[in-house]
Amino acid sequence: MKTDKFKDGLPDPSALRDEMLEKYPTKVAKKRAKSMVINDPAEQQEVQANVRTIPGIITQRGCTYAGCKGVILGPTRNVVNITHGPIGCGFYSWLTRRNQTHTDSDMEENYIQYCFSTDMQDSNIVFGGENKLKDAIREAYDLFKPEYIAVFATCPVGLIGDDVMRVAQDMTQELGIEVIGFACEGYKGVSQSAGHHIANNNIFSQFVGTLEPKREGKYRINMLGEYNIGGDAFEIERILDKLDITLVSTFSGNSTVEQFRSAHTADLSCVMCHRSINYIADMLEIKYGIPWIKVNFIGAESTAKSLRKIAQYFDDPELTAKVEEVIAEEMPEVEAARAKAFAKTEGKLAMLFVGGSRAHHYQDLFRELGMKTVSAGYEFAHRDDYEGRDVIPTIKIDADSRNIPELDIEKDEELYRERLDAERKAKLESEGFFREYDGMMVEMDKNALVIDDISHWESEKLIEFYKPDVFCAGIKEKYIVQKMGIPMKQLHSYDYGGPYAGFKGAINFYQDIEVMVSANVWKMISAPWEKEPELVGRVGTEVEYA
Ligand code: CFM
Repeated sequence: MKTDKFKDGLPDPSALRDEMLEKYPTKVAKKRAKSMVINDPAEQQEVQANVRTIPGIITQRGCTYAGCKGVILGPTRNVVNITHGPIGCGFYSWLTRRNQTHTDSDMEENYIQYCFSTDMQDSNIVFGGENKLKDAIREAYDLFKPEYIAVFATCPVGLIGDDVMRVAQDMTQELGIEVIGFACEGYKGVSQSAGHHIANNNIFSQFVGTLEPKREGKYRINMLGEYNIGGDAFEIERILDKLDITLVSTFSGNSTVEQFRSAHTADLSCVMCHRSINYIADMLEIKYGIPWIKVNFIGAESTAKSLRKIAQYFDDPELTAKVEEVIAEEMPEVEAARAKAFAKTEGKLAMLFVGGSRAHHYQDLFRELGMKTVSAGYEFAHRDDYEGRDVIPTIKIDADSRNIPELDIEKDEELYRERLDAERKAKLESEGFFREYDGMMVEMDKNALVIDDISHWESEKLIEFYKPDVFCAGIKEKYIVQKMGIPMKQLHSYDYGGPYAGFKGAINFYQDIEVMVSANVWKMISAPWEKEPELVGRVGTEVEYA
């Protein structure tokens, strides 16, 4: 037990950082150094992010296709999502995450459980795969008669020049349903992040603003960047229901295309995962006048804070009172669970290397447990997710980001509506109420080590140095971390636990983490390399990577 190991503050990790860099060829070290920052919340520090991964470094990252199909479109239940590519791409983006959905009735469409793929073969690579894609779309249509089919390009499709966008247009004509193409070849950007952007651009231009639902409810919101992992969206919906807040759309956990089409009728957008969705939030504001705020439903305190912020926006005493009532109702159970776990978790150490928002959001839950985050980083976030949105104008646009078109959005004269009177809006604006996200670093302790796009080697060194009580990442890292004797918590799929959002989610998280940090099982196992000699080699050249 090493409770309160760093109670007087985190140690200076400079020597550790040097040791990690020393092993790399000079040019690689120079590049990696820019992505490893010893945090000082009092300073504005720059982290190199959203740049190409160095080949061979063993990254945690995924690809553009994964971001487009797996993350953004995957959770929407009434779209048949067809992967045009080799079967591995479809298989890996199927059942590897825990997107859930609830239909409103047994008659409603739900294709989430299915995996549709064109299963490209060598002959398709040589002779082209467009006909095979058309056949796959026809087959899916004949079987299910869906209203929407989406097709996604993978790397080989782009390399041989199959045009999924044209096929989608042709098939829209032929079948009379909406077939929507996504040119999200895996290599198109430096990570999943490019896929989010491609998906969001197409969803926005193709769907948003095309359906006029009955405008019910006094408080109408969009929830952006919530993907219903492990049932998180169900818990958020439970809370919003109690408050009579109408969820017009969620992008895209537990969603339907009709929700996207109606999103322009909401009066406020709440952004959960800033990284994946800030594009849509901005476009909804420019085109339809819907202001957006950053929220976080991960952590009980953060949930309460987010609800209060929503109430502040609507400025209705009835809602404000109801929010306080619901918080007062939910908190005793949360507090009891927290107090129980706290005895075991206080002073324990956590590390988080996850995606583009969770490495930040989950620090709130660890804080509630009295745990310290000693090191954290994103796989593919941009500088604003580390340093705050104020740095956006200073971010250099490189060839990779230029690859993804920015939509030119203008005010929709017919559908645009001011949501607030000018005076109130100006007042809230001046308080920094809207479009505000300060990023991860300002909330982290001094000397915490922030690392973007961490490599396998770096994770290993971090574990040796800090000996954390829990390491949070994904399935690719899980078993390596466990073999090092450290409890490992997946935060992409929750290891089939969860939900972790909202009040009930916080309780689940406290319980799961208490068990994990109290278990000694991983420390009792000795890894093979501890018993047998290890072969050490070095492969590498002094090649310059752009
Ligand atoms: Fe946003 Fe996400 Fe995440 Fe993400 Fe992802 Fe994800 Fe993630 Mo895995 S959209 S950035 S691309 S919160 S799939 S639901 S868990 S890496 S931290």
